Amino acid sequence: MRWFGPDDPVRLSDIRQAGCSGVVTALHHIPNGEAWSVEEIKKRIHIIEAAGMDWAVVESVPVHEAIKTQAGNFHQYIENYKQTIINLAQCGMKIITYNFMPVLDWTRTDLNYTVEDGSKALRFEKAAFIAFDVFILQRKNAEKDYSQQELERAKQRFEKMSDEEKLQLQRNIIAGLPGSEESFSLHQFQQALDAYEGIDADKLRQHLIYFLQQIIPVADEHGVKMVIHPDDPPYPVLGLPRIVSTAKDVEALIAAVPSLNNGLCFCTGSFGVNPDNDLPAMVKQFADRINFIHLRSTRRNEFGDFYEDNHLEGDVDMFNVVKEIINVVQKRKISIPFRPDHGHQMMDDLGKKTNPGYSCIGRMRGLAELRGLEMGILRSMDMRS
Ligand code: DNO
Repeated sequence: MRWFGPDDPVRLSDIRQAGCSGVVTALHHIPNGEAWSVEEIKKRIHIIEAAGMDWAVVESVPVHEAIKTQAGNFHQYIENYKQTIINLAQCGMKIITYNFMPVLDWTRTDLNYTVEDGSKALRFEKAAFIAFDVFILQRKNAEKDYSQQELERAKQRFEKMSDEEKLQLQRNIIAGLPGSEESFSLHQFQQALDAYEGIDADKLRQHLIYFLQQIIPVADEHGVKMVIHPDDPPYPVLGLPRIVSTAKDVEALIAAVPSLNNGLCFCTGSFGVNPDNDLPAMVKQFADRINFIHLRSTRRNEFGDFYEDNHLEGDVDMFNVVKEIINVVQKRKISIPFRPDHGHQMMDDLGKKTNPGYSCIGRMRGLAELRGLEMGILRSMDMRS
């Protein structure tokens, strides 16, 4: 399970009791762009080991915006990034997650969407998102990114919102979700978007490839697997390019930097929002590159909205995804760390202050279901052989 460090309301002892042997965490207190020192890394390892688990995966070492836009001091930020990889490797950390999403990491419009059993899920509502873009942020030429019908729905949606709802929507989108490491005021947000003027998908991809050309040799030398997290949601937002949304996107990165340490964090919830992404086929295709897995399901509708469903429900074919993963694990003769990604806020957690998507009980339900699914598949394979 993911743990956000000592300030996380979910304790390490909770995670251990959920059945986890390892945690996924990051040094969130170190400012984005600075190198992580060996001392700080070791301190974190000790805390986790004292709780009877290990620090299995680093999620994430954030990539500074200057690296994505290749602006200002970006060479120095790349050097710092390399140093972090070296320091983590020295401490035995061998899997590092990152993403290359411009400005925003993952994003949702509603952090309290009540599903029919009374639990709360995270949701992305297209009309609300467009309302934010066009009417609240008032981004220049934003209308051009949407169809007439989408704009009409967004307008109707916006007109029905109270001032408080508008503020909440704005906060949900720009105040930063857990782990995203960035938080903006509306003005700062517009400035962050402006930094991408003239950077289209091709250019951003070139910047990512340049970054990989710099860091992957360091990863190779130190035996570290770098895993990129896909875009969430997997399409351009707010006029920003997105370049890790499909199998083709991933192929382009591999073709440019073939080392096996240039790998993938396979996130079913992110890729799964695009119905063209065939998840079991992608597991097969990227079998030798998947070194960390996020398992989660979403349910979409015809308007482009989606919400996070229970782990075994929704649009993700979890049975076939897990079956394919088991095939990969057996072929590669390794174990690949996975975590139950997000979970509903439910039961006692409904009355608690929790990190959106990262409350304890909902993730524990997801973990229990996924481990059951895994064991069921494994045992039925044994019975056949
Ligand atoms: C959301 C997470 C992401 C992820 C980063 C990886 O719940 O999966 O924030 O950690 O994109 O860099």
